[in-house]
Amino acid sequence: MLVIGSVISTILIQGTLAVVNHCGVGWIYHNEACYFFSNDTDTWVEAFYYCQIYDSQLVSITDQNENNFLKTELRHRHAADSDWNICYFTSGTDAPAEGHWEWTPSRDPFTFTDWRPGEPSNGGGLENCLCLYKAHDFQWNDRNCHNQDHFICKAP
Ligand SMILES: [Ca+2]
Ligand SMILES: [Ca+2]
Repeated sequence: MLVIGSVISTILIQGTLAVVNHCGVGWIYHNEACYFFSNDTDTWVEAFYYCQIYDSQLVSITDQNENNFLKTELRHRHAADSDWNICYFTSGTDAPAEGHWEWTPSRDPFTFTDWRPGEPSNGGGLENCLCLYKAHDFQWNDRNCHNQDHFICKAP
């Protein structure tokens, strides 16, 4: 009986784990979604398609809770990193219409923002992609979409 009970409780525990965290290896679970923080850097368009290959999308940040989770994770990942120029692309862009920020591919306008004061700056008239910037303690910055940057994917 002891053995059977042990087997049953193991199955129950594994079943519970599968429900609590369905994310693949290398993905982080938060609030019923899975997040991937890239080690590599790509342009915004390359990052957009990279996420799609893995049945996910570049992250769209719609509330404070999710934004805080991302910033906390990024601070942790780069706590010992002296490179302040690190930025993580999200799906936010104003490329279709300058100054009108929206998430991709939903095209939903922003309902929550965490721009660093002075941003978005549209520097050189060329900054149309939203990234979380280490130099700003991972507050939001607009950046050239052709930059090679890190990125965050989100899967349901
Ligand atoms: Ca812009
Ligand atoms: Ca900027």
